[in-house]
Amino acid sequence: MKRIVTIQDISCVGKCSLTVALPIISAMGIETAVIPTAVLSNHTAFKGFTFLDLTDQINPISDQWQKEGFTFDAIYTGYMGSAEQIEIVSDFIDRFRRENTIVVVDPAMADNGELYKGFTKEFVQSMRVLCSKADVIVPNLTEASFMLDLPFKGDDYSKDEIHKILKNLTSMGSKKSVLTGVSYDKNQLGSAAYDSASGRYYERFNKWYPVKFHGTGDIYASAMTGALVNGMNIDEAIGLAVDYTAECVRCSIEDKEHRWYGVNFESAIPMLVKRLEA
Ligand code: PXL
Repeated sequence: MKRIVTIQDISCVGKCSLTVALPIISAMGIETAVIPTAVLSNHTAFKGFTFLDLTDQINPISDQWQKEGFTFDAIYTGYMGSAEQIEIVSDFIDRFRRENTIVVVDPAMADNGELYKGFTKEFVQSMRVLCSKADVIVPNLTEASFMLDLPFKGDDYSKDEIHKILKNLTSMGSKKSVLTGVSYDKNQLGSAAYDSASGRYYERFNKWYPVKFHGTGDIYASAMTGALVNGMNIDEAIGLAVDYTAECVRCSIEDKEHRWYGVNFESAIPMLVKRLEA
C-alpha cells in the first residue's frame, strides 16, 4: 500500500486541513500518516479560535520516524502556523524525500484576495521558499497573486494570463504548478496546470456553482495528491480533483442544513471511490 505523509494543522471543527486530508486520502486507498502542525479549536474563519503550536514536535517525530525507517510515496504540506514552522517542514522534506517521492505544497494562506488571519508579507516570502522545493504546488489565484506580487483580479483572467501565472509559479522552483479557482466563463469553474519539463498546459472544468464554500482548496489538494500517488498523470489528477470538489459543492447545496464552515465532502466520497475503480 502506498503511504503519504501530510503535514498541516488539525482544526478540530471546520472540515479543513487534516480533518479532510485524512479521510479523503484514506478513501483513495492510501495509508495516510500525519504530522499535526497545530491544534485549533476550529479554523480561523470563525470569530474566535484556540491555537496550540506544535512546531517543537516536528523534529522529535522526524527523528523517531527515521529510526523506524518509515518512507513515504508523497509528502503533502498545507496550512502552516509560522515562518519558523515552514523552515522545519522544509528540513523534513530534505530528510524524507527519496527519488520517487512526490512533494506537493499547498501554500494555504489566503483566499478571496486576502491573507488568512495572522499572516504577513514575511510569511508569504517563507512560503515561496517552501514552494521552491515542491514537485507540484497548488495555490488558488489569491495565493498565486501574493507569491508573484501581482494584483488579484477576482474572476477576470484570460487564458493567456493564467498560462503566464502558471509559468511564473514554476520559475520559483517547483516542477509543476496547478492553479485552482480558474474560470473563463460564468458557467464553468476548474483548474489549470503547467508542467515545466514538457512545457505543456492542462485545464479541467466542471459546473460553476454561484456559491463560495470554505475548505474546498484542501479538499482539492487532497484528492489531487491521492490521484498522483495512485499513478494518475497531472491531467487526470486535476480532472479528478475538479470533479470531486464540484461534487462536494453540489452535495452541500443540496443539503438544506449544510454548515457554513465546510463542504459536504463526506457525501461525495462514493463518487471519488467509484472514479478510482473506473
Ligand atoms: O482551509 C485552509 C485552512 C487551514 N487551516 C486553518 C485555516 C484555514 C483557512 O482559513 O484557518 C487553521
